[in-house]
Amino acid sequence: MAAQQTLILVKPDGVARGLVGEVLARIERKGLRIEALEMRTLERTVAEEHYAEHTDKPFFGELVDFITGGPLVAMCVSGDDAIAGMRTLMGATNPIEATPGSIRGDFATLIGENIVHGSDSPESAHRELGLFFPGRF
Ligand SMILES: Nc1nc2c(ncn2[C@@H]2O[C@H](COP(=O)(O)OP(=O)(O)O)[C@@H](O)[C@H]2O)c(=O)[nH]1
Ligand SMILES: [Mg+2]
Repeated sequence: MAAQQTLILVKPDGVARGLVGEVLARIERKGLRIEALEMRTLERTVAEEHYAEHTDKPFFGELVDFITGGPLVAMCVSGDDAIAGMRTLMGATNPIEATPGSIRGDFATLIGENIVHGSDSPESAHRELGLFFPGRF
């Protein structure tokens, strides 16, 4: 069991639907810690850097439009195996395949509007936390 930090976003669809409290409550009930939290609307350059691994995907433009389309909530979440723990709490990328009981499984139907982001590895977490919370983690 490793203590880890991960970047979690409540994406603009989650904020617009009033699901910030729901997501925060699930993180806290799991026993993970919210170390930092900020509401902001992303600049396109930050969004493009955040999703750099998807630059060549056909949905990249749509993804950047969506993530910059309204305020989101960015968090640093920490705890035992926080990266995998949050991925389980979030559910599969495609909400139709996400297990009921997970955030995406309970609240979403569209892959492009799946409520939350969570880092997928220690390397991604380090890079993404540096982008959202420079100099802090
Ligand atoms: N519109 C659209 N969005 C997608 C598609 N695949 C992935 N995405 C979005 O891009 C985000 C990043 O993709 P990925 O890193 O693979 O999934 P995640 O790590 O589970 O968020 C996902 O959360 C989706 O919102 C797709 O085929 N179409
Ligand atoms: Mg990802």
